[in-house]
Amino acid sequence: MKPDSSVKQVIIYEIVLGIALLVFGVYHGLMQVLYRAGVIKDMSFASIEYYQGLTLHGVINAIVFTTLFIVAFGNAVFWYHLKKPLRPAVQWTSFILMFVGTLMAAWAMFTGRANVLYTFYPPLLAHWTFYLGAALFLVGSIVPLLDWIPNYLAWKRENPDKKVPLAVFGVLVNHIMWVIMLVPVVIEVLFQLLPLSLGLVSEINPSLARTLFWAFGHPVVYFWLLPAYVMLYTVLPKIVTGDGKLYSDSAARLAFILFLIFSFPVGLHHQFTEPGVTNNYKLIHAFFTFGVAIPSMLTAFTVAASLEYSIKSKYPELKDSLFYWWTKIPYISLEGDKWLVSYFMAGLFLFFVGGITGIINASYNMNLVVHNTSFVPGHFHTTVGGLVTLSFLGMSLYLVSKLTGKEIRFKGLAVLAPWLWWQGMLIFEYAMSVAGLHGFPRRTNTGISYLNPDSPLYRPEWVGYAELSVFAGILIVLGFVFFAISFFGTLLSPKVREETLELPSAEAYHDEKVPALNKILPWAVFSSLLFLISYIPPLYDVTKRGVFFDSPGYN
Ligand code: HAS
Ligand code: CU
Repeated sequence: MKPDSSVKQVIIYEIVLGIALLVFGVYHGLMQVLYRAGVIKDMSFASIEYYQGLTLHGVINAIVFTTLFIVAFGNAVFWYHLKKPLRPAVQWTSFILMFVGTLMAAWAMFTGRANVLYTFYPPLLAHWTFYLGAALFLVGSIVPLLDWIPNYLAWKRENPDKKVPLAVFGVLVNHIMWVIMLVPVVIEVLFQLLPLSLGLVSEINPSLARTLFWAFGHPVVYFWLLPAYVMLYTVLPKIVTGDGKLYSDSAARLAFILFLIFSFPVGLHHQFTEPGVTNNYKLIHAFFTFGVAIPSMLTAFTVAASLEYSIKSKYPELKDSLFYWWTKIPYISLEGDKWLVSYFMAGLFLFFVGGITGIINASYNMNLVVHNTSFVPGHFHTTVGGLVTLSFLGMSLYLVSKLTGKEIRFKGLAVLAPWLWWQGMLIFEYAMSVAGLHGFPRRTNTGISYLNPDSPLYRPEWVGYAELSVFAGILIVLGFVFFAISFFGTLLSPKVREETLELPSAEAYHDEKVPALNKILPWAVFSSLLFLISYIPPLYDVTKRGVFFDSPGYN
């Protein structure tokens, strides 16, 4: 399919802006391990303060890069699968809003006016440009729905007997979740943080702010995850053998709907230690959290079954093999599109660990052991920093090469990159988790305190783990450098063929029609109600002493 040139340009800009910013994000990740191990024994390095760098690391990697890619990927999916044009006016509006928002927030962060981390917990206070920039960015990210929803409805009218393509279904469910989860954080920004930062009010209620934040902050992790799942269901089975199949289409749709339902009534698992909320509701949110792990377990089985089916179709002699067929997956291959398999497989191996550590976090009483320790960053570097980032990087390179009509350059580096990243993250996760169980704190410049022999706080038992995480950090950065050489090399190379928009897309082996699994609206309504009900009691708890006042902000 030949893409419309203006919309194509927007998709490329969204991807390239995200990856270019990620260069800074990854740099500040490296700085983190260096600070924390005491290699840098200071509160700042190269004119960037410790918490300023940590803010840049979190905001760029987890919010800006992810969202830009998700919008670009969603555009590509809708365009390719529904074969309906996207409107340049909508797409440019979306991109410009996100771009201006990014510039505003970047200015605040780079000039040290927003050292508030990506969770921006009050009473920590940033310059108003940070919040307004974030708001513009978020609004820009939902604008593409103005193209997607009409195209989806038109396609359904024209194809009343068909199921909407699975990738479109997943992307749309995800963006509807995005709109729902933005409600609490927009309330927090508009009615608490912006007025406080502009001096319109003198105090706000931090417990309320944290509760509103996590009502967004948990579902957002599935906003990052679901595009990766869309790729695991539609792209991976296809490219693993060239003509592989997804094992079950209904299982995939069921997983997306379960995410739509269970992603919201769970945010209190980030606030188990919050004194203002009673235990009953925390426990209820803990149970729902186990519920939201189910669609991921379903995904693990569906993906494994798809891989097994596809490999065994290609190698019939392996039909009785229990485990040996795993060795036939092209983990490192330069043939055709198979290089992309490495990104997904490395990501899946990491996510296996991320799932286990997530369940540990969610287990109410066990959370008390790991909360606010390095165990938690260990967990999320194998989820958002693992499967999510790797599949986004791989797909970015894939899309840019197709959309610009350029051959992938330095393909060997592109194939090795995810494996270096995987190895680094695995070591990092081990070091951070084990240290976390020994109490090693997160969000702390341990290099000048606990790991500094001259400090009265010195804790020698953490030193080895922090040093191991430096080694891991170097491997990860090397992986990213390999990727970046290939990505920018491809971008800067001359065009060698027609520009196309193509997405590998596997047919389903079991392809039943289950009407309930092809609807979105009723599930979205049900989900919003469950969200509301699950949050009325905790919101009541945190506003008992007043909605608006409690604490002045500080910079
Ligand atoms: Fe989490 C904290 C619980 C998933 C991200 N999480 C975080 C934070 C982030 C994050 C960023 O309950 C830190 C926030 C902060 O700054 O404070 N998380 C969970 C649970 C899940 C989970 C139960 N998290 C994610 C995902 C993320 C993410 C996904 C990003 C994309 N998380 C928590 C909790 C906390 C938390 C607490 C708060 C901790 C605290 O105290 O602060 C579940 O959704 C996980 C389910 C996953 C599975 C795994 C399925 C396995 C698959 C791979 C199959 C592999 C194959 C290949 C087939 C059940 C799909 C073969 C492989 C072989 C090895 C054979
Ligand atoms: Cu969570």
